[in-house]
Amino acid sequence: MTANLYTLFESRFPSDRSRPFLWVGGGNAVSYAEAEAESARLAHVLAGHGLRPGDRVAVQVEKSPRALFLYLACLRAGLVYLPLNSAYQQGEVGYFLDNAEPRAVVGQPKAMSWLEPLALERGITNCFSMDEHGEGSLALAARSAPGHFATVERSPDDLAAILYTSGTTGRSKGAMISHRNLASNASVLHAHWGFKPGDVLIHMLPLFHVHGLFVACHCVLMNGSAMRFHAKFDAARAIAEFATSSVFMGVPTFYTRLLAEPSLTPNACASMRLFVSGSAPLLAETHREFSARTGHRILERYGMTETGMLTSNPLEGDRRPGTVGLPLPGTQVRVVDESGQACAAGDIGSIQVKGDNVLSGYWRMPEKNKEEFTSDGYFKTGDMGMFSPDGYLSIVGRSKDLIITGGYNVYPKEVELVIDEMPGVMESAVVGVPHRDFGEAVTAVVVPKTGTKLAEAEVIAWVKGRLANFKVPKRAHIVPDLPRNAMGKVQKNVLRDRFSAPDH
Ligand code: MLC
Ligand code: AMP
Repeated sequence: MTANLYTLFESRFPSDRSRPFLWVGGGNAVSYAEAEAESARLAHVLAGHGLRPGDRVAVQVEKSPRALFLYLACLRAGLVYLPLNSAYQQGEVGYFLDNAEPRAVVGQPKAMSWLEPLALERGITNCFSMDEHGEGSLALAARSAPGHFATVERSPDDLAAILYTSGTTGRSKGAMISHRNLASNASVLHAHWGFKPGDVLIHMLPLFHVHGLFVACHCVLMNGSAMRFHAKFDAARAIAEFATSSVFMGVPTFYTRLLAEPSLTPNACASMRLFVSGSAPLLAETHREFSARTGHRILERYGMTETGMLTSNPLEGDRRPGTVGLPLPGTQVRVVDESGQACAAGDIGSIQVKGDNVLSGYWRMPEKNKEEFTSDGYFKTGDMGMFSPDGYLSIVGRSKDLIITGGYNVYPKEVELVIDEMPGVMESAVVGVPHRDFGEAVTAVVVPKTGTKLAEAEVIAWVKGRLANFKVPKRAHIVPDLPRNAMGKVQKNVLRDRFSAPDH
């Protein structure tokens, strides 16, 4: 039997394909029949341009129903889907094209002036456009294609997607995600979170990362039910839709923004059955406040691009604020000390994981695979945590130098490399400081070259022109030197403390 993930989804679609899959805009329904037909047409276009199973398709588009159907089309044609954050700029995208060597690129019409030459320089001749309504050259080509497509057979270890995650060296790594990885996590989450007929999920997350695509969309596809599909997060709109929905998923910033809305009341949430949070730490205080305001206890879960979801607070039972719950069925999670020995409950160590959901490795980086896996096959998450005596995991920090801002990951090294290239800069350090809205804020500390004057606004503008907007420092502090320890290493904790103070 084929292990193509799309075939699994298809087996769960409602028998009446006229049932809604997406509710968009002012309440227009897109049916399962339309999703099947449009994904078939897009698959025909890609296959018709000579793309063969295993070829990569890089996609940097705004969220729209057709963007989601393009993902399904890639699965159906056996292509490897490579989603890119729509905020990435030219330099960032160039690296992904070099590394992944896709056979086709789909981008926003406004980006075509640089994306097309970038692709052509690399010999990628299949370049399509897709705007925020899903229109563009790809949609145009699909118009005359047949609405049926024979989904290509795949084996469990064949790749379904490559998702890039930045690295501590500033160099992004492509996590190779197989059909098995996605199918196992989708099945587990669908069962674990008690999805049932008639559930309606409000979808306000981006489609180019694990949370919005693999967690939220896969649960709905496995359930054959509908989602209210929005281009982006809007707190007031979400609250207005709670009355006719049942499940909501978001990053912690979504929850703090919901709490800021006076319309968030127990009455507004009366028909909701589940609120899920993840991608960044949810403050226990936010959990408690949400529960007091709405009567709902947020279910916090923990995962990674490389591994899918790993742990979850229970659907039935104690959802404990400040913890990410228990290992999901089929996932082995351990906390180990520096010598690799399992830590006792209550002791802090490194979190390592194993299971069908865990990636097989990084694209064309065999040396990273050696570093990131243990000899007995566990993946090193780079997160630090501890288990309670009854098995709840708490994340207490990260061994990787990573900032999570509004649910997006920023590796300081990447931002430091860009700042260090600025004329007049001697060196820089980038740290995350607590932020009310985004959880953490990217903050730069910059040392000018002797005799050079630098202004904060210039540093910020320099990064803005070169990196995705969420990586741009919210503040850039100009200092005469950086604090260093006896080994000469920059003391980021000192900078974090200094620039977290309220007067900064
Ligand atoms: C936007 N901005 C951010 C930001 N998002 N700054 C820091 N961090 C962020 N996350 C900045 C923009 O650069 C812009 O700055 C200004 O905020 C307004 O931009 P916007 O687009 O209007 O922002 P908004 O729509 O309010 O977006 C905020 C947000 C969004 C929180 C809704 O970032 C979001 O949807 N985050 C979800 C990320 C996510 O899906 N993560 C899952 C990863 S998967 P300026 O200066 O230009 O005005 C994963 C695995 C797992 O981690 O476990 O799930
Ligand atoms: P990403 O690479 O975008 O998939 O981000 C994965 C990282 O997000 C993890 O390694 C954690 O550091 C963090 N993360 C995800 N969920 C949670 C959570 N519930 N609490 C704390 N950190 C989380």
